[in-house]
Amino acid sequence: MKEQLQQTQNQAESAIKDAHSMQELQEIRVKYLGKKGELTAALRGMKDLSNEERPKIGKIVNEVRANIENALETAMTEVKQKEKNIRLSNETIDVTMPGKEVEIGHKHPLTGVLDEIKNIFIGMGFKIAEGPEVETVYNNFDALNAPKNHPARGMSDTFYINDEILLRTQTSPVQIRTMKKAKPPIKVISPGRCFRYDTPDATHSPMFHQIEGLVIDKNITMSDLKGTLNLFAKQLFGENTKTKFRPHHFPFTEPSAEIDVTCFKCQGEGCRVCKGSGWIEILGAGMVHPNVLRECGIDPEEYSGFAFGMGLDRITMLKYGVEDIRLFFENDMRFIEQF
Ligand code: 2U9
Repeated sequence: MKEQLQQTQNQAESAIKDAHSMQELQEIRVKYLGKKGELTAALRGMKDLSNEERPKIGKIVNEVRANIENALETAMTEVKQKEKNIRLSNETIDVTMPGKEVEIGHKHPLTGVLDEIKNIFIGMGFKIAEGPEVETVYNNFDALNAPKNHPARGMSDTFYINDEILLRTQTSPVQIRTMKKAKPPIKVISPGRCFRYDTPDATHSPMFHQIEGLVIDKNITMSDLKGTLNLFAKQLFGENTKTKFRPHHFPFTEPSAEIDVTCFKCQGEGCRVCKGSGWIEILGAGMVHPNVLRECGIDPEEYSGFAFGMGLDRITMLKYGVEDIRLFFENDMRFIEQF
């Protein structure tokens, strides 16, 4: 019995020495000292001993238990310290290491040019007006004096939700809503996304961005239109920029014009950007048609106004020499990061 107890202690101490984790040490504790452990089994064998032998063996059993307990406590202390050191080394922060570079984002080129244009008109006293992209046929065509057979109304040019609802093809409906809500004087620009049923290619996208402007007041004349847009062109493209107003037709303005600016690349000499002409068309404008004023409850005998519209994507492409409009929308960081 004595030899067996000494062997049990040697086995336990050897197992404790080979253990490397708290879990293993716990399992050793259960194996030798638990209710069904090897030492408990030895205690059960003591009932067969003589009265003389029993106290001696009992003393040895207690000594073996104490020795195993001490060995376990020592081992557990060492393992806890090792685990703590590992944790601390893993959590150690080397404050001298360089910080992780946080990439700062920046504005999309369309947003940058839009902000530049908005600031120019805000500087002239315009307010920003916004409206829904899903619009009524009435606000997008009827109220803008577009004849019922106007080609733009066709399904081949416009995204229809149903006969009455569509995706706006221009931001003009915002001006219609503004004229129906507010009394003149009105002086707003309305930037926003527009949608046309176009096959995507280098210069067309089914979704594009427009900025339109509207001024309604008493005694507004074509000279106010020309003065405003001339100043806008100089502030956007440079002080020496010149403008040219070419007669044109739009259903919602009369008279109407398309406006060219001298090429900001060659100052009008002629280059690849302006295809050798020295001029670049950047917007359309005109005096608001009296039918449009009347439709919005404004008396054309008392008030007049001018309106203009430009394509933000086109202006941004010209400004940065971007040759494919689709690059603006593909979120390719190799493109976006160049701005
Ligand atoms: C109201 C009355 C008149 C807005 C105007 C243009 C001329 C024009 C194009 C420029 C390039 C659209 O993005 S584009 O394809 N626009 O040429 N837009 S006058 O006239 C209005 C707007 C609202 C109530």
